[in-house]
Amino acid sequence: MTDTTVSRSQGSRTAYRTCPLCEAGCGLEITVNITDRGESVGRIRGDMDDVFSHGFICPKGSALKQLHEDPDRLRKPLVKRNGVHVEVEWDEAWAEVAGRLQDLIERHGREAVAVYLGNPSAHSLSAMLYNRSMLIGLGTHNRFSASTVDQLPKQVASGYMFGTGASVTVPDLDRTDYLLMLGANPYASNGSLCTAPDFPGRLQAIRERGGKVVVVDPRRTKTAEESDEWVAIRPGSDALFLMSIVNVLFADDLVRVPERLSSMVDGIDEMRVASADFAPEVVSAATGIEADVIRRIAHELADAPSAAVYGRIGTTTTEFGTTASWLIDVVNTLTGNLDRAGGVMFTKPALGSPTTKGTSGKGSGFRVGRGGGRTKVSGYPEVMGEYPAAALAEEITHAGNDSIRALITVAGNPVLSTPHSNQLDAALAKLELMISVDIYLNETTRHADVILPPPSQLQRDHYDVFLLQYAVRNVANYSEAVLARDEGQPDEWEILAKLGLIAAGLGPDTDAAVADDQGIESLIRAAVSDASSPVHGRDAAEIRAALDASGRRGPARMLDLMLQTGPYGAAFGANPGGASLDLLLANPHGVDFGALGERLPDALRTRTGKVELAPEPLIADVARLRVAIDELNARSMVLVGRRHLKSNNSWMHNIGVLMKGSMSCSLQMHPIDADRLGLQNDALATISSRVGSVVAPVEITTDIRPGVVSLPHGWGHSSPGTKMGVAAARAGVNSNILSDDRALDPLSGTSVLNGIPVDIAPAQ
Ligand SMILES: Nc1nc2c(c(=O)[nH]1)N[C@H]1C(S)=C(S)[C@@H](COP(=O)(O)OP(=O)(O)OC[C@H]3O[C@@H](n4cnc5c(=O)[nH]c(N)nc54)[C@H](O)[C@@H]3O)O[C@H]1N2
Ligand SMILES: Nc1nc2c(c(=O)[nH]1)N[C@H]1C(S)=C(S)[C@@H](COP(=O)(O)OP(=O)(O)OC[C@H]3O[C@@H](n4cnc5c(=O)[nH]c(N)nc54)[C@H](O)[C@@H]3O)O[C@H]1N2
Ligand code: SF4
Ligand SMILES: [Mo]
Repeated sequence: MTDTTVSRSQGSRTAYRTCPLCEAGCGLEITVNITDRGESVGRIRGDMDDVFSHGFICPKGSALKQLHEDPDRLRKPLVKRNGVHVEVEWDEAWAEVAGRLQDLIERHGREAVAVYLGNPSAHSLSAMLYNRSMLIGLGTHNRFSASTVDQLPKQVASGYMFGTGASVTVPDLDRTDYLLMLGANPYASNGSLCTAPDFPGRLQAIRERGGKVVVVDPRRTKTAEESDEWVAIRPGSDALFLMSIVNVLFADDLVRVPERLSSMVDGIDEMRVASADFAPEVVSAATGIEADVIRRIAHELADAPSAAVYGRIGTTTTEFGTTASWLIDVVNTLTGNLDRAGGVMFTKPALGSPTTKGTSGKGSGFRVGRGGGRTKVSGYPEVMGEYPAAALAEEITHAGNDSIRALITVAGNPVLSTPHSNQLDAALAKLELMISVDIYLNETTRHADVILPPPSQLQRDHYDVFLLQYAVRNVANYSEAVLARDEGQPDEWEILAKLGLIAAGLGPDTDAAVADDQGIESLIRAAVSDASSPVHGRDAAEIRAALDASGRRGPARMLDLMLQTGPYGAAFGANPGGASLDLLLANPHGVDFGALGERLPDALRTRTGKVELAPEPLIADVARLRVAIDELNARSMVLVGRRHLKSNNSWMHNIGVLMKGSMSCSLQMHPIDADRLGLQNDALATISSRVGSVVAPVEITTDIRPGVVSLPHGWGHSSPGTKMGVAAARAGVNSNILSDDRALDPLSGTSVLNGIPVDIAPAQ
């Protein structure tokens, strides 16, 4: 620990650390008690001096202490012997991994190994920087992740419109006068693809400064309650609603693309044509929204001094996830709110991103199905280097000689988090080999032959590589590990890098440092040869020497390189005072590079160098949207999800302090539906879909649209062979037993997790 981040007093010291649990990235102030027996976590509070979060914290942040201390959290590798997981030393675990992985690759080839990367890997500095080493070593195209049960549609839409899958706009929360928010509940989630600590406070500020917040959600969430208007949309119909807004913008002459942007935007006329059939009266029944309301919202968006449309999980995890994501930015563009303060903007992250690298304003554009990549059974195309999580089970069980025979999971719990869970659960049991990098023995990792646990969140350093790319301010914050690692415990990056080296054939005794050195070399080479880099043309050896002189290795060294060569970078002496790891270490509360600024045309990476408002793959798919009107009208009961502030997807249910209180895995239902079905509060209901059924207690509430029921995901902790005592005591049911592996957004391969047709009956 350096003195800059830690101040010592008798028996305790204070450390600062960004919370890695959700996308808000709150700064934490952590008291560490020092005794003869070592160090332990005292209290965790919000860091009042954090440049971004200013002291905001939620209950999960302070539970990092309990997570660290959880006796069920794995501290030693587990190897399955005769069907039972036993603790082993690291050497034994690595020998097992090397022997079995090598053997499997020799017998079946590299494509027989699949990888599933879960959500916490997007919150882990190690995983963000070293999953790549692992993937290079493995050399398989069979990559899956939580992206296809989450945000991929937004990335695909952004790719087509702006040129890269990372070109995602964020609503300029702190300056907007009008926010239209669809399918997001930041009072529970604290925001997503919009990194904004104290999202609720920022929403309140919009109203306090005279602005308006409109929430579109089939449930009256806390976010809806705290807004100016709740629009109770029918699940799965956001794309229709948005297309109708586009229709009104043209019909009522409200299109206002400002002069600065008009020469940069292609496809305005195509959008007039594409939206022509979607007048408010046409979509009103299917969306459940009065035509007048649609028309009024279109006018409000156009008339507001500034306005932003923002959508999340409720818009992406539907049959029209990519379409809805696209139309959100079409509306933003047509109302003149693209790339302007108070509208939606592109972050300029300190590490750089695909929008800051290469040629300014132009690029190679975005495509799917690259290299002809398709899944073997259903033929789903590659999207951003991966395949739909929904296809994982069938690729294990039904791809014949091309079957997946081994799986490596990193920070993922697909058995609870991805569709048709029972099918995946059964498929995992058929694998010849499974290796998990994970901190728990849970519903997924119970199938693993070897589990390799990384150190706890507080024993690792941190920088939000991914999430700071979508922050509402340009900020950077690095945290050193708060506590030392346990004896013999490798860091998470070492586990990942070593897995890659072993897969490449280097054997169990290989040193992760080899991959680390290869990684840094390739990053340096890329930087000195990138014309847009501040170190372009410099000597690679000089840069390597400067980095190594600090004595840093691993993520810290890589991060230093990325910061120094990023948009604010110190550039190894060329820009004194610029961004570097030293700068961040000297500023433990973070560095604020300011509010978002205009970034067009520079941020574009489309082939044409234009904003593509009407990309061909999306226009070609509009016919499907027309057909959906009748389909939506024909549906009776549909299921949606929900999140709770004290829960985190599937994996924080073993923390006792969070499990106390009212949080429950209940089926929310409107009284009209409960009456019709003869269900009382707390009565058990059977919920059935095409692929499965579950039983859950009913919670009757008027805060949900009639015809819609809601069950949270991430529950169902009753599998044998797991080790999560607290979670098992309040197991709940797994809502993804109901989600259909065949129901996908065809443009991104993302699963339909909201708007699932279900039948409901009193449980027998
Ligand atoms: N029905 C329905 N399903 C959903 C959703 C929904 O809204 N509705 N949401 C979807 C979304 S948005 C997401 S992101 C996915 C999440 O899906 P996943 O990423 O597959 O699942 P998580 O529940 O996040 O599980 C995280 C796993 O990582 C482990 N873990 C935690 N921290 C670490 C760490 O630091 N390192 C390592 N190596 N392991 C760690 C945990 O023990 C757990 O096994 O779920 C999706 N599933
Ligand atoms: N406490 C907590 N925080 C989290 C997580 C967590 O599990 N718990 N997960 C994290 C992750 S991985 C993610 S991706 C983010 C997600 O962040 P959010 O997207 O804000 O997540 P949710 O709270 O699930 O909000 C989704 C909302 O969409 C609504 N909805 C469902 N179907 C539809 C529809 O068809 N149309 C519309 N308009 N709305 C619909 C639901 O009722 C719900 O209120 O949260 C992150 N933060
Ligand atoms: S809001 Fe998210 S980042 Fe902030 S303390 Fe809670 S879990 Fe951590
Ligand atoms: Mo997510």
